[in-house]
Amino acid sequence: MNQIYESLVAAKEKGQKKFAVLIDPDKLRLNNFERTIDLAISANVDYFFIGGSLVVNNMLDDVLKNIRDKCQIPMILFPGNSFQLSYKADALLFLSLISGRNADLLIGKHVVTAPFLKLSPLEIISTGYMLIDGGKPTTVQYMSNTTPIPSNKEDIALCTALAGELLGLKLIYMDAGSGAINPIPEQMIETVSGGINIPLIVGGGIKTPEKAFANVSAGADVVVVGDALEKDPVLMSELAAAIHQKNMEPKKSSFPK
Ligand code: 1GP
Repeated sequence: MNQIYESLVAAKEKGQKKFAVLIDPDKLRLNNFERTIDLAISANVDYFFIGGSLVVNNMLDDVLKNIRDKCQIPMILFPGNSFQLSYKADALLFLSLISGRNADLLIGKHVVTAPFLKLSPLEIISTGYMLIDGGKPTTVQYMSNTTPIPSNKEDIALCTALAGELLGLKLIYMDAGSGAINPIPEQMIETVSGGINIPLIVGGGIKTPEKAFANVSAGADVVVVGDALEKDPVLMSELAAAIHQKNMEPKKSSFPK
């Protein structure tokens, strides 16, 4: 039942880095979609994250079914709101927006959705979601009505992530927001990953294999890319190779935190 989370923890323990491709059903062009799946299979993509800030069309079920018909890559819902639920996925990131002070997104929506999730066959993974300033106002910032953590405030980011871990959240997801001008600086990734024991997901504005490699080198366990792949799906194999390249290096021993 906790297969996906256990695979993430096991990978972290071994220093194995994972690549997640974000698919936003709203931005999907069908001709690109089939190609994206084929590219993901050949690039050994580890996860699909499915979601967006709005999701105004009704393609969520179709997207999930189409992916599953073609491959076994785990499909993890990354919901922008409570309506983005489908039992066709494998897991759901149960996001609490811990960088913000919007009570609804910290616990309110969760109270409403909890009974549905309890009955669902989905693996529910509680996730501390942290919005980091990415150089321009993003959709998630506007929709959530919260202020992101400034990208040079590593101490705030670390304390926020630590609070999430101590509250029992299973993952930390640091996000500069889709299409961010500035992805999260490596220094912040290093500070946060060095202080927590749970897996760290990093995304938002990553456009190059170099930045993806720098992020996993700085301590990100999962790197998520969406926007750059919508523009150029062929980039997928280079990003995957850069992230997985880190898995060829011997793991450095570390002292327990
Ligand atoms: C956004 O972290 C994801 O929530 C991915 O960001 O679309 O900019 O790659 P991009």
